[in-house]
Amino acid sequence: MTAAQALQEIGLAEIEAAAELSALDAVRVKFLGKKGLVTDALKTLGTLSESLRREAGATLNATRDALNTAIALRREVLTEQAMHEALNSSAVDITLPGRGQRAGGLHPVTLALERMVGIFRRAGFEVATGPEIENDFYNFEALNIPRHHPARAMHDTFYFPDGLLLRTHTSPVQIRTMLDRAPPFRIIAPGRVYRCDYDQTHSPMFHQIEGLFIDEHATMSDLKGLLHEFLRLFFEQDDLQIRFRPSYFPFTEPSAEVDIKLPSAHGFSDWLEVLGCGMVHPNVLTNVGIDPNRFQGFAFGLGVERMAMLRFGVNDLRLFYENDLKFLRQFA
Ligand code: 2U9
Repeated sequence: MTAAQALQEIGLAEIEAAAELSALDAVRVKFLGKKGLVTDALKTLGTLSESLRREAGATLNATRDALNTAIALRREVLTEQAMHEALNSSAVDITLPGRGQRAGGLHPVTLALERMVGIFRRAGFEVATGPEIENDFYNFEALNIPRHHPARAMHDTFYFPDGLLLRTHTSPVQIRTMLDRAPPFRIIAPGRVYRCDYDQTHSPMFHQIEGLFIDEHATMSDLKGLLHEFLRLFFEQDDLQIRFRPSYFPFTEPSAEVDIKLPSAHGFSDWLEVLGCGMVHPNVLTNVGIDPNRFQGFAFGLGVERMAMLRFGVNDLRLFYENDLKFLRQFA
């Protein structure tokens, strides 16, 4: 066996033994690279006599060609093998069941708000809306809230530098509606309102629903009957006990706060304040050009978050604004 043939035997064996593409390339470099064994041998041909050179050259060339061919074949096998391995390791089992897609749900504040709006709609009220950025007239002046009233202070109301403000209640909606149209009125104004306040039961932004009923015959007992029925339906308790406590608001006279008796977590019942109301103050009617000797009416206001807390048993208002899915999914 010539040296060239021995080189070929060893080369072929190493090519066959290469288990991956990088190992195969190392074999190629070892035999056929610039400083490879076969290349080196070819370089020494010049030192031989012509007859020896021809014979040795032919066998070395044959060795080089045989190794090249074997490497090409082995590369094909290893490439295919690598592709199969890659496909197997990243395989997706399309017969597995999916993870499922959970349907979203309405926010508890939205649920409570829609529930309340639904009840008042069925009682014949229509929904009115208005801007959240208001001016002093619609938010305070027209509502008979005096200049020195604490609600007007910087630490209770968010003011813009130009004197505009974020509405502190939805009452400006009713003022705008009364200036726009003629009585009678039977409207509710749901929406966001803003106050400088933040703790376990107060948020700088919260939701209110206010109602306004104006005609020639509206009385305080109409107000009591409507609110009692509303609260019975909202809390789903036919025998719900309520009580009216005298109160004071600049925009109603007389004014009252309404309490309900709800079974508390500890088993016994507690009186809980749920809303404010009263007969619309004659000054408010005059401010919007309605004759208080011919028309009268009642108004009421309630906080949506507070109602949602009572209805759903939520003890911290801030839970409504944290977007914690573990909390929100309970209402889906
Ligand atoms: C007009 C005339 C009168 C709306 C009213 C209340 C009583 C009331 C509070 C409940 C909890 C606000 O969200 S809260 O903090 N509201 O107690 N609101 S009477 O009276 C009006 C409204 C508009 C033209």
